[in-house]
Amino acid sequence: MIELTRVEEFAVITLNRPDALNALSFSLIRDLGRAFDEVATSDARALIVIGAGAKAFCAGADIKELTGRSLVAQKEGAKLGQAMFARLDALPMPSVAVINGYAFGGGLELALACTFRLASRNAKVGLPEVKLGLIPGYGGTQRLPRLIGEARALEMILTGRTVDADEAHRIGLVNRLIDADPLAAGIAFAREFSRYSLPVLGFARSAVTRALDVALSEGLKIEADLSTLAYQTRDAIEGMDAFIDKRKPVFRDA
Ligand code: DAK
Repeated sequence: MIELTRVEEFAVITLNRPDALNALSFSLIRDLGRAFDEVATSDARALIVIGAGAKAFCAGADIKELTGRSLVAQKEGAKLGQAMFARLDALPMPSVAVINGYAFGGGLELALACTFRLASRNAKVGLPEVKLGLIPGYGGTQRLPRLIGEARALEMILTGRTVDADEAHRIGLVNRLIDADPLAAGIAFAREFSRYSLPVLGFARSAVTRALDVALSEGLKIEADLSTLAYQTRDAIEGMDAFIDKRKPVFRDA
C-alpha cells in the first residue's frame, strides 16, 4: 500500500491505495513508519511524499476502520499515528509533501509533519474530523496552529471546512503551488536545498522548530549553540573557503 522508491538522490514514498483515495489504514500507517526508518538510514538527500492517482494525496484516516473501537484501542491508534509522523518530522533530511489533490484529516496531518508542503492547483485540504464527531488525532491540533496561527487553525478545525489551494498558499499552509507534473515539481523543489550540508540543514530545522516551543531568550541561546555547531563542521570551512576562492562549494555532510 506504500511504495518506497529512489529517484536520483531522493527517496520517494507513494501512498498507493487510490481506490480508497490513499486513506490511512492502521497497517498503512505502520508501513509508513517502517519506510521512514529505512529513509532515515539511507543516503537520500530529501524525502518526497506523494499520493498515487490523480485525485488525492490522502483522504485521511480510513473511516471504515475507525468505527466500533474501544477507547483504549482508539488512544493506542492516536499514539501510533503520532509516533509514526514524529519519525517523519525527525528524519535527518528535509521532507516535502506533494499534495496532488485531496488532503483531509490524517492526510493533511501527514503533510503537516513534513518539512515543506507543495500543492497542485486542484488541491483541497482540511481537517474535517468534527463532521464525524471527532477531532484530529495525528498531530493536527498541535502542528496546524504552529504553522498558520491559532485563529486560522481554530477556524479550520472547528468548522472542518475545505480550504482550496489558493487559500492554503495565501495563509502559509503550503509553501508553493505547482503546475507541472507533481513528482517532478517536488524533486525540483528539493533540489533547491539538496546540495547543502545535511547536518547544517538539520541544525537550522532544529533551531526553527524549537523557536515555536520556547521563550525568545531561550530560543536565542539555542540559536547561538546550533549556529556554533554549524560553524564547527568541515562543511562550514568548505563553504567559506569556496566563497573566498570564488568556486562552488562541495559539501560532504561532515
Ligand atoms: N476512509 C475510507 N475510505 C475512503 C475515505 C476515507 N477517509 N475517503 C474516501 N474513501 C473511499 C470512498 O469510500 C470510496 O470508496 P468506494 O465507495 O468506491 O468503495 C472511494 O474512496 C472514493 O471516494 P468518493 O467516492 O467519496 O470520492 P469523491 O470524489 O466523491 O469524494 C472526498 C472525495 C475526499 C471528498 C470524499 O471521499 C470524502 O469526503 N472522504 C472522506 C474525507 C474525510 O472525512 N476524511 C477523514 C477525516 S478524519 C484518531 C482520531 C481521529 C482520526 C483518526 C484517528 N484516533 C484517536 C486514533 C481522524 C482522522 C481523519 O482523518
